This record gives sequence, C-alpha cells and structure tokens, in this order.
Amino acid sequence: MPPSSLRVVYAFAREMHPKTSDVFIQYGTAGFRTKANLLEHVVYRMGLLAVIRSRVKNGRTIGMMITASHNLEPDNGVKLVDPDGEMLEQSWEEIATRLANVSDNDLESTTEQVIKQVNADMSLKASVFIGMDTRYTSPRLAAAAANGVIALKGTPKEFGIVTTPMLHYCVKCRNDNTYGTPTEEGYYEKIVGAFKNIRQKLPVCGNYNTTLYVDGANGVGGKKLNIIRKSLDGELDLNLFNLGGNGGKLNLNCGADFVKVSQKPPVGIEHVPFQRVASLDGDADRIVYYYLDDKDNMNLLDGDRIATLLASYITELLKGCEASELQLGLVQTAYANGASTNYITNDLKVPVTCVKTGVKHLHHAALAYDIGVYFEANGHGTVIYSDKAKKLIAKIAQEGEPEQRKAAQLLQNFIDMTNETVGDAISDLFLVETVLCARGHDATQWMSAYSDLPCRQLKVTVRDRNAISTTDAERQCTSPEGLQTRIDELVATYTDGRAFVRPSGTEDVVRVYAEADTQQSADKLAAEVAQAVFDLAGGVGARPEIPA
Ligand code: 16G
Ligand code: MG
Repeated sequence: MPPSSLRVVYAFAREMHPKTSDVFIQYGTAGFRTKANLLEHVVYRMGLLAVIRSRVKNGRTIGMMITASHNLEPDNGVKLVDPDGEMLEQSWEEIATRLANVSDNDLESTTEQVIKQVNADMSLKASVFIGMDTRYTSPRLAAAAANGVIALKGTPKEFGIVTTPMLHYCVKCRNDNTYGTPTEEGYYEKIVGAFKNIRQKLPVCGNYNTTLYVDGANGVGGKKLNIIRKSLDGELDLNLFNLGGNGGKLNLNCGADFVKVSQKPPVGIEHVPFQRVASLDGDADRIVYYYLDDKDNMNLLDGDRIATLLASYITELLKGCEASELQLGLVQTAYANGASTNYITNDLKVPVTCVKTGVKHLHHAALAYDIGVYFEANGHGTVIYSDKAKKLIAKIAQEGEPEQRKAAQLLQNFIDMTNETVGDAISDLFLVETVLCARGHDATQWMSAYSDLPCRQLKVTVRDRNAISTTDAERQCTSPEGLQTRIDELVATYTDGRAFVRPSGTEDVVRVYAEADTQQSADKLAAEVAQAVFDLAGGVGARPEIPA
C-alpha cells in the first residue's frame, strides 16, 4: 500500500479514535477485555489488523466481536475470529498487542511493519464481519471497528447485536458456503430447523417435560431465544427470564458464570422445585443448567455434565450406526470435576485429554479425534466432527441397514444442530434438550450419572500475577519456588483432595481451585492454598481467611 494511504490511517486514528490511555493492554485468552472507556483506539486498530489478516488469508472474511462476555456492564472487549470461525491464530496475539499499545505517532510505522512482517498483499480485497453484544458501549466500539476496516480499504459488514457464536458461525459460512447461510436467519434455519427435524423422530416420552426455564443474564442470548421461541411450535416451551428489561443488569447476580462460580441460583427467576433451568452468559457462548430440589438445594449441571451427556448419546448413536472406526474423544481442562473425568474414563470408556484453559486450546485438542467433544466446566464447549466422520455418517444414512440408517440420520440432525465453530449456548441448549427428550429423562436422572466432588474456586490478588507459571495443563505450578510443594503438602491432608492455581487470562488475579470429599474440606483446602499463594507470590491487601 502506498504511504499516502497509511497517512490517512494515521490522521484518521488521531482525530477519530485517539489513544487516550497509557495503560498497557494485552490480547488475552479471549481477546482484549477491560473498562469500555479504554478501548476505542484498541478496537479501531483491531479493525486495521482484521483487514491485514483478511488479506493474508487471500481476502477471506475475518470476524470482530465486541463483547466482554460474562464481565459486568462497564467492561467491554474485542476479539478477532479467523476464517473458519475459530479464534485468532495464537501467533497473531502478540501482533495485536503490539498494535494496540503503540502511540498514535508510531501507529503508521508499526502498521507498516506488521504488513511487512506478515507479508500481506495490500492490493487484495478484504472483508470483515462485525458483531456486538448488548452493552451500551458496544455501538460506539463497533463503529470504531468499522472505521478501522474502512481506513485500510477493507469492507466491513455490521451484524448489529448478535451472540458471539452467531458471529463465528456467519464468518465460517461466508468462507465455506457448504456450512450454511451467513446471516442470523441462516443460523436459525440451520440450528432450529435441525432441532425441529429431530423432534419429529423423537417424540416426548418418559419423564422428559418440554418446559425449560432460561436465565438470559440480561444479555444477548435471551433476546435471541425470544425470537426463536416463536418458531418452536410447542416442541420446547421456553420461559425466559433476565431478558434485560425491568432494571436487570447484565451478568449481575445472574448468568452462567455467576451460577457456576457461586453455585447459587440467579436472581430474577421464579424458583419451582425440580424445574430445570438453563443459564446463559452475557454473549451466549456458555451455558450451565441447574435445578433446585424440594429443600431448595442447588443442583448444578455444568459443562462437565453437558459434555458427558452429549458424549454418551453420540457414542450410543455411533454404536447404532456400527461406525466403530470413528474415534470419539473428550477434552477438558483442570477445572473439570474429578468425578466427571473418572466417569468418562471408567463408565463411558471414552479417551479424555486435559488442556490449558481457553477455548482455543480445547478446540485444537478436539481436532485430534474423529469426533471431539470439548467443554470447560464453566459451560463453554461444543462438538466437532471431522470430514471423515461426516462422510461416513452420510454414507450410512443413505446406504446402511434400516436401524443403522435411523441412527445415522439422527446423528446428521445432531451435527446440523451443533455450532462447530465455537461453544454456543443456544446450540448446546438444543443438543441437551434433544438428548434428555430421546432418553425420556428429567434433570434428576441426568444428574444421577455420577456425583460431583465438592469444589471451591477463589481468587487472590498479588503484585504481579505473572509470578505464577504453570505446566502440565495448568495442574502444576513451576514458580514461585516452593508453592507447588506447599500445595502438594496441603492436598495430601485431604481425602480425594486436588488443587491447582493459575494466573487469570481475563482479570488481574490468581485463581485457586480445590476439590475434596466434603464441601467443608473443599472450602478449607481452597482457602489454605489461597493463603499459600498470598504468602509466596506477593499477595496484596487482606490475607485470605480460613472459613470457620
Ligand atoms: C475466557 C475464555 C474461557 C475461559 C476464561 C478463563 C474463550 C472464548 N473464553 O472467557 O474459555 O474459561 O477466559 O478466564 O476462550 P480466566 O483466565 O480469567 O480464568
Ligand atoms: Mg461468553
């Protein structure tokens, strides 16, 4: 690109989206995420980068999503989506960080350097899809993103308010038209259409009941389900709560993250004993289920439960197809409850891999299987199917014996209902409801597969969270010295004890996870480990206390 064009970029940036803060910002686990008022220049620059990325990918479409997911309303964020709908290639995270942090004066030269470094042909066309969540700061940031795209002569297409997974889906479809139509309507047609199709083959039976309560976290997911609800023809009776009206605040005491971490039901929702409730996060890429029993006890069905439910059903269908050459595997992180890992290994007899936190790591590991089910315990996950699996299933659906064909056709609907690009609360909701319906199960029967070990998560503030380094999929910590030895000593004093610590990728804290045979023990172990972190890794503020 001739220098004059870059000068336009530079002038545009300075006037429209100047860098107003010197706070260093890093492209983390899920993009940039911080207070919304610190982000405008970052988003503009990511618009530039998205164009460069699109050109490196021969003009294929790149996505930009404006969201801070489960964070509270004052935060916002931006992440880039690669052409197949997956997260931005990791080697570009450093480039994104560099571009976000240079001064306005250095933006021109840094942009030029980046173009050279990645060898982008700036004469090619570039296309960028932009989506945003419901935060009041999102429209302004989406406009900054579009300005960045236009500045480098790319073509932005704004989707307005969409869930994060919808944007991933549209990017994938735009680059691979066999996957579907790259619009919100195309998404509904494919996913909801497959659900309605499968429902015709699997009538409601047993203890399954079509009433589902949904906690929309006052975010985008509830709004979209409200659109979908009208087209479900009674196949699923959605009762939607926390839709953003009535003063409900985004993710505040509600939503998947709140429910999972606090192990409490969200506010804003009617409590009916044994009624199953699906709780989404603010941008609808996570989902957990729960129900309260007749004594108001919380029964959480988290990402591990969803993973095991889906994996066991797919295994059943694969047996029905007699497609034994397809290898199904499950991917988890260290946060997976130990009881779920035992159940997967000993009862389901499915291979399981443990990887670092963050969807990109799970997605990558799941690609190693013909059918890879991946879920974080926090409810982020999906299933991905290799071409080999899809082809074989299609062949059996056409040419198999009648029983085989039936199983393969169900599996085909199941695949169509799945958003393979990324974890998707809406798609996962339909998958879960399908399995429960197929089995005639209510939530208590789903829960009865195994008993979770009680667990606790805590966070500790330290001077520099990067003082903590980890290995072995974050299950062991290598620095600061002595911390792992201390954790091992503590864990050894508990029955079924397990604990690990890791620096958060989204907040300036160190996270602590512990599980043990009783809730009291899990709480105590977590607090002891938190104290060890505080003492050995430069704790700030009040030292964590051991619960009475
Ligand atoms: C982000 C990740 C999520 C991970 C979480 C961990 C994506 C799309 N999202 O939300 O997978 O569980 O970060 O947060 O990758 P933490 O590092 O603060 O614990
Ligand atoms: Mg999210």
